[in-house]
Amino acid sequence: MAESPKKEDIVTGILEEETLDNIQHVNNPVLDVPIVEKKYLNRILSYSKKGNVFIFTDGKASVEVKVFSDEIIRVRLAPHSSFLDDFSYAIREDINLHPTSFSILDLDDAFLVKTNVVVCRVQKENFLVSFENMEGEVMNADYKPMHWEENPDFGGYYVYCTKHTPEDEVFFGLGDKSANLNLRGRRYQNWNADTYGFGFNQDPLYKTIPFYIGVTGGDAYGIFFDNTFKTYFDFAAEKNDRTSYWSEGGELQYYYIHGPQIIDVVKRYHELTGTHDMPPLWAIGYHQCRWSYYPEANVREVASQFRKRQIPCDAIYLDIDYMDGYRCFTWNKRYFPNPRKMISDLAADGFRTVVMIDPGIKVDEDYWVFNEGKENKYFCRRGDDYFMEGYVWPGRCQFPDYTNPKVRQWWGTLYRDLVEDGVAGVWNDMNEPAVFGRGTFPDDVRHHFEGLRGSHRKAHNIYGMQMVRSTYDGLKKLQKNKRPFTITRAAYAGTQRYSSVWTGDNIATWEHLKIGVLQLQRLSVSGLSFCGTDIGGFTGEPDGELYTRWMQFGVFSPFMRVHSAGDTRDREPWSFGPEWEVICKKFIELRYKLLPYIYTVFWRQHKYREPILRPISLLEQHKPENLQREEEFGFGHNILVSPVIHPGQQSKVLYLPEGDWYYYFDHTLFVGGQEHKVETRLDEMPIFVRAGSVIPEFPVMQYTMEKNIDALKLNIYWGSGRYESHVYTDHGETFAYEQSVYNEKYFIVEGEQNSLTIVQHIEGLYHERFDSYKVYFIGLPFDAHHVEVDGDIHKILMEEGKPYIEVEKEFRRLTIS
Ligand code: MIG
Repeated sequence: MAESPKKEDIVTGILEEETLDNIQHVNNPVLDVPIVEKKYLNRILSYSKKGNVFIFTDGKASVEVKVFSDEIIRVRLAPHSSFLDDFSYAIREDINLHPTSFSILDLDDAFLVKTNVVVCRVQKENFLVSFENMEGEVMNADYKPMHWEENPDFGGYYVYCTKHTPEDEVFFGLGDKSANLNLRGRRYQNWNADTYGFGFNQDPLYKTIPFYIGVTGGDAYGIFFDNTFKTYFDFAAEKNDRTSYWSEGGELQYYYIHGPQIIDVVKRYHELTGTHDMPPLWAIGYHQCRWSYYPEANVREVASQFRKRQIPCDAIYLDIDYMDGYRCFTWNKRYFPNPRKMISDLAADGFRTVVMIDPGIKVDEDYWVFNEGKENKYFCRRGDDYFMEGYVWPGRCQFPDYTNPKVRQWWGTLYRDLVEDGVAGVWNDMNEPAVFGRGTFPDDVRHHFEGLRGSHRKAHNIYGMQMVRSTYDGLKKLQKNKRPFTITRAAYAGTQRYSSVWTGDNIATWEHLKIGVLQLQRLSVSGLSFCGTDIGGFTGEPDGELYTRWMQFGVFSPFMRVHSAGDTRDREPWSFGPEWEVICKKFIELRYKLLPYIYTVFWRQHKYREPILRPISLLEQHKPENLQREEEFGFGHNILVSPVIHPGQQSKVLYLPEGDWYYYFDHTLFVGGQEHKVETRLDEMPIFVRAGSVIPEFPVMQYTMEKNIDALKLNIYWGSGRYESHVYTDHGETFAYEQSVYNEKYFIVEGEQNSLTIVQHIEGLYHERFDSYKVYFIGLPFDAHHVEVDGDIHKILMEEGKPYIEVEKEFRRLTIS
């Protein structure tokens, strides 16, 4: 079995005194940049104000402070007082934030830009910037003034920001880093990279999310350094008392996001960068993938095995081998003589087909995609005006410049035939961009960058994001406004507006199962909630136990897909023998039972900006020890899990947040706010339901839309006190929810020693196809003999020892005693 390669640690944390000042030489040995002098800001001479924008200048350089909302303030630096165009790929196009009020105060030694919630202080002497709350407590402060270096190599600046770091401060965020949740003590780099078989702490990886959350003194804030160049973050690694972030170009531009709760920082980060649209319901079912299922007979066989064995599955994937010589938007007619027929047969059996599309377009005069791209000048060029050429799967390739809106528009239309063939979703790979041999494009490749122009230094980290954006927008049009489903490997901040993500080429080891648990939590607090790992590990061979434990974690991965490399043995849920198949089936069925809950969690993400996975640090940041916990996480508000990540593990010590929790499988009650040792049988996993919750449940179906249901199950878990739960439903496929065609139920559950009351309030215009609820009561501390619903007495029925009632779905108030 393959062990993850022990990559030499590039992050030592023991660099020499002040080497941070020359850090690009350490990290980028290719560029022989002469040492240049650092430039700092001087004394503020004057300031000007325009609306919610304040500009301070020392006569040469300027700093802009812009108040976005009561809690979000942006700082920008212009070394020669000319700010770059105010454009960002990360920020929502429809952003509409306003502070309720703001003001500026001119003190002897500083200017204060104030909102109702936060004070941004700019020192007159040296431009030191700090952020304080209304109590005057400093949340985040410059250690040195912002500074820069002219880079003679390309005529831009290296820009730096260094912040004070109190001893207790911990850091979260940064997207897909394969590191411990607390980022402190390490240095990270953002430069999207194809990292097959990456290791623990290997850096950089596929994605660039230059956003972090700091927590100190129990309070949190966020910094979003919106810069697409290669960026670095040093979290008190080189010097224990400071944190720096810097970039090899572009503007020093960052958003300070006030907390003090981590969850509020995350929500506000979503206000800036957006959330996922609702995915089609089928996209949150179980997906089966490998590199590659072909020919057609093989695809059909895998699909039919699922149905024969009655293991639910909603999607099957075609990796690169479905194409003709790896030419995107073509079919290999030998393997797939009649794709339309195959896809429609699969669809009739409840399978959606998802196909891969890469950015590399084969240089081939007989290939329409190449010809169209060539004629219209859609491919990237080098600084010397030659085309950017590189070898990828199809051989010699050229690459569309997705930073050009025209190219995106064109690329979107290329999916037409695939959509007509019935393809339901698209998987964009290799979009770091990855090029065989040289890794990626050379720096001198030129990009359109929405007309602002830039080299690959600037466009590299957003290339993949713009590719999947054009895929998403194209599919949305072609599928006549049905919700598209896309997956991307490379991403920049804000990619959640266009796609789900997976963590790339992981390894079939227990260590990687743990890495996945870390990565998905981290992606979730970094805006990319719709995320998953290759369940089972991409490369290497898992045994039945590892595969099964990973499948269990997969149920609580927002994106649930098994995938593996071409040279691996079979990876279907039945491939490891009957004893593992039974458990995998049980857990995939669990995913389907929980679908209405999971769907609701996606809605809460979309509409209310709540991250899907919630680390313990986010749930209870007031306890310092919680900031180090990594294995337990909330999946939505009402479920908490702790995946089993060691072989042969019989039991596990885990922490439950405050409140009472029911063990999912037998309803044993646990008191939260403390650690518990629980058994970890192979056919179970530590899953807990918050007391007071309403958990909706679907019957097990073989795919999401298989059957209509007559009555929706609601499992009510008794808890002492008052609790709120939500249940969201809609059509599952269109954007009608944007016109309020959805149904969101608010349940207020009040538990007392001898009674339980549920009050329901319904929002939205959607009429569900089911008429009633079957309400199950779990953990009642009394013998129930009386149920009253909106004034009527109802009969209590029993099923498997659980009392339940049937009631009309519009009920307002229900009391059981
Ligand atoms: O160079 O399409 O991460 O999921 O199966 C490898 C083949 C290209 C890398 C992806 C992986 C996919 C594989 N791809």
